[in-house]
Amino acid sequence: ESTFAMLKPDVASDTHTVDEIKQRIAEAGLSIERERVCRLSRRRCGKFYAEHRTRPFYPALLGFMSSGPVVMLELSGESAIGAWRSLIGPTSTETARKEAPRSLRAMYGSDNTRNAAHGSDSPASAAREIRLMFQK
Ligand code: YYY
Ligand code: MG
Repeated sequence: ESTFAMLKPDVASDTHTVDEIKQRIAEAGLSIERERVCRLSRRRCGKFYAEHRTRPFYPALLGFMSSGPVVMLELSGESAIGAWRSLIGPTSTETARKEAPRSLRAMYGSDNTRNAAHGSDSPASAAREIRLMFQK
């Protein structure tokens, strides 16, 4: 199975943190098939998060996601979608710290928006996000 992972601007420019996260990816039995570092335009973030366009946090989310470089990864492995979602932990940093203290969002996130990492939530989203984010 393949999934789309993204290390967000709060962690992506810290090489030490990126290396630690890659170590966790390897320990989870996942392989990095493709990797791309880039800075996303607000427009591209808007497309990526289109399902959330009516939510109150949407403008702040686009502002954050376009504020600095991101590391985009295609991961593969047994049940990769669920394995990566469980490695990153709950969306909210506070919940992650209570319920999954070893998760990436607990360890590296700061709040509901600056939460360190993204992971596709289904096979359909994984296919869409890989196509959208690895296109030229
Ligand atoms: O899939 P996941 O990233 O765990 O959460 P979603 O509910 O899909 O929200 C996507 C993204 O939006 C989240 O990672 C941060 C941001 N966000 C936010 O800024 N404030 C919220 N209250 C909820 C989500
Ligand atoms: Mg989501």
